Amino acid sequence: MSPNVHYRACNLCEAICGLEIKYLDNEVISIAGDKNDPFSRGHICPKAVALKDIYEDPDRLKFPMKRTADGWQQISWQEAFDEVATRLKAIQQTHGHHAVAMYAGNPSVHNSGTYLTGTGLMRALKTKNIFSATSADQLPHHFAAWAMFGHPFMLPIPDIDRTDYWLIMGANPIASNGSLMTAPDVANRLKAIQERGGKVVVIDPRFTETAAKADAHHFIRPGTDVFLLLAMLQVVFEEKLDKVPAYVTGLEELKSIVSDFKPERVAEKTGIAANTIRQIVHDFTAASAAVAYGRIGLSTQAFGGACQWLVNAFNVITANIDKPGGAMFTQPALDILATAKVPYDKYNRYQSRVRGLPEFMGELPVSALAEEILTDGDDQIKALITSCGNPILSTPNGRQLDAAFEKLDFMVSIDIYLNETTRHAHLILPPATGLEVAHYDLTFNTLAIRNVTRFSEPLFQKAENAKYDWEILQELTARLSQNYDPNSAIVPQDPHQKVAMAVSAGPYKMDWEQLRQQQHGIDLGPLRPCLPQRLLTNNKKICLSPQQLSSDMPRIQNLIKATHADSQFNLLLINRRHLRDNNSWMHNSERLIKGRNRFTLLMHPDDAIARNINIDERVRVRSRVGELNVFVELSEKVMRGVVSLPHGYGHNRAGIKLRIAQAHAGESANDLTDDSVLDELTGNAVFGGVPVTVESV
Ligand SMILES: Nc1nc2c(c(=O)[nH]1)N[C@H]1C(S)=C(S)[C@@H](COP(=O)(O)OP(=O)(O)OC[C@H]3O[C@@H](n4cnc5c(=O)[nH]c(N)nc54)[C@H](O)[C@@H]3O)O[C@H]1N2
Ligand SMILES: Nc1nc2c(c(=O)[nH]1)N[C@H]1C(S)=C(S)[C@@H](COP(=O)(O)OP(=O)(O)OC[C@H]3O[C@@H](n4cnc5c(=O)[nH]c(N)nc54)[C@H](O)[C@@H]3O)O[C@H]1N2
Ligand code: SF4
Ligand SMILES: [Mo]
Repeated sequence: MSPNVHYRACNLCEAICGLEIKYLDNEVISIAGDKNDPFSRGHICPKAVALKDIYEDPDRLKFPMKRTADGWQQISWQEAFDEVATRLKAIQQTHGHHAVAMYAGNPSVHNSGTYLTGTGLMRALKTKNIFSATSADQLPHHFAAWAMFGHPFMLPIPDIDRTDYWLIMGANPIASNGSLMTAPDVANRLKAIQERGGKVVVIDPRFTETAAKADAHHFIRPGTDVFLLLAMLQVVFEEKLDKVPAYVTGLEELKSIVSDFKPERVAEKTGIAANTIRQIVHDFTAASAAVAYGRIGLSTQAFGGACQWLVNAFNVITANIDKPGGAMFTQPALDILATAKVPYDKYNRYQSRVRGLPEFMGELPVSALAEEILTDGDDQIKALITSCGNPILSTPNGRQLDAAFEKLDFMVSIDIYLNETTRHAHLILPPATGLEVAHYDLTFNTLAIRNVTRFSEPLFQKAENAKYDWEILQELTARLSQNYDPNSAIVPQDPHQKVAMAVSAGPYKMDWEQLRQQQHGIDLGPLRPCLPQRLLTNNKKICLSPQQLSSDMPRIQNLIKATHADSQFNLLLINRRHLRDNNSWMHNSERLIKGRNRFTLLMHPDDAIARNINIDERVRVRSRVGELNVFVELSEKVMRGVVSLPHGYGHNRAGIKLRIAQAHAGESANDLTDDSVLDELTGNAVFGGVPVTVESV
């Protein structure tokens, strides 16, 4: 029998590559890139093939599980829903609505069923204690987009297919496949820039896989990009290289803010010479189209918000906003901004209880989750729902979070694995996932470097009795809502019906049935200029020095004046991603985890000599909050004074069921990262530049 063929988008990372999957009955025969996908053009990475492993994984949970004195036991969906609803309601009745918290993790945005229904449950809970991976990732981008362009989702996207100068700061798209920039096959797109005579320049404390393909790479001391950016803007104004569009406000304030950041003043702090800074600005402004792009290395540092502000401002004042080859705004077939409220007001409507951190986009910073559970008092968190998340490995100070989760009266996890987080739950509700679900990329079509759209049908039927995320979420939402009637049946509605409606009413008025039939996806063309019309600011102008962002200047001024404190933690820890990892949750695929040990600490040989550390030695890394042991890998590819670890390892915690991952456990980088250090402006977690000490064991 010859196999059947199914086409769909890979939903594992932001690149949304088209897949061609051959299958027979219920078995995957092969997974390859879809050459007829106009966007990804046949490109895939090794993770796509692991969709087969997830589908077949014997460790993947298929039934609701309850933790009992005799271990985990399978229970029925009815029992599970009854228990979750009863426990959560009782806790809210006794301790108030805020006593129940929810954390939503990264796969929520890679699964339209989850994305479209998760917020319903959050609303039904009526709690201010909503957390997500956003505040461990891209929150500063949203913050800057809101303050400058009027809405957190007015995110400028680097138009790399048409640029002649791509300045990459704190991103490693060759390993990550790109982020806040859906650009499948980024390696060839990067090469194309060079082939048309353009340049790619990387600013990173590590000589990364992306740096290796670039025309130039400059080491930067972690956490100091804000000074580099201020100096770049200073050069633009001082040398009168600015070409500012008419639709801006705050230009004079911006000029005045950056005026005392001459390159000479920031060179030592950043580690980048003054003439290099000037050269970058000269090349950037001389290019016919150029774009600065700052990603997670910039947003997960102490000045994340300020960095994203200045990256945007740099693109604006060099006339590279809303221009082909610059930073542009995608126009997706389903426009989540079509009904946006102006002005956007979801900021600081309430604060976290313990540290008084402001709400943004209806969420509180995840770095505050543990203290909200551990600190006694009114409105203390007593129960938690996690969905698609592994905060124990993914958010700062994981050991403290372990202790906090143990203190909860009740915890339920909607997740496919018994892992470092869900082991703390009283109940786990596992959804059907991966090849079993329908998917429409609401988020990544909105962040793509071309206007694209596609609907992916499920390849396989979910198992009998299995439920989709959206079914679980809707059932819980209904049972927790005020007007719940236990005598009437809950009938979950497929949320993709809403997608169909929104797409047909959207900017391209697309026929849903036709869209569904185009299994290779539809290319709707390159990004198009749309400003100032699409701005969501009140006055339809870009705000170049919004008070929300410029209020961070005193903190920045203090740091540049500070002399280097003599600390026992004399190295700065940064993160690194590997092509075959996906945050914390794909290490149970043999084909992805096998081979050379990737959980190593990269260290510069000079730093090793200074500490009597030898090649391949096991070392102890300590920070203010914790310590771990790891083999050291000496390399000049990391800046002196900086060490680098991958995150998402640490599968050596007791009580998990991920047999392959456990055999390659590593330790968790987030046992070192510090929940007390935030980007104070936005509340985002800090993973870059964590002070540590390293010694041989
Ligand atoms: N030190 C350090 N820490 C970091 C980062 C870093 O660079 N350095 N990066 C941060 C970033 S960018 C992010 S986005 C966060 C990620 O933080 P999280 O989202 O909390 O972590 P993930 O590892 O992505 O965990 C995903 C979880 O979803 C489950 N899952 C997978 N598919 C499905 C599904 O279809 N349905 C359901 N219900 N569950 C599913 C997995 O089993 C896993 O438990 O980590 C952050 N943490
Ligand atoms: N293979 C793989 N792909 C992934 C993921 C994964 O875990 N594995 N995760 C996905 C997720 S959730 C996300 S958000 C994206 C992230 O996508 P990217 O933003 O491309 O993430 P990274 O590869 O971590 O690149 C961040 C870079 O910032 C550098 N850096 C650290 N500190 C600083 C600093 O202070 N200044 C500067 N200039 N640079 C710094 C690091 O050395 C690193 O090279 O990747 C996604 N894709
Ligand atoms: S690059 Fe991302 S979307 Fe493409 S195949 Fe790999 S994991 Fe899937
Ligand atoms: Mo992320």
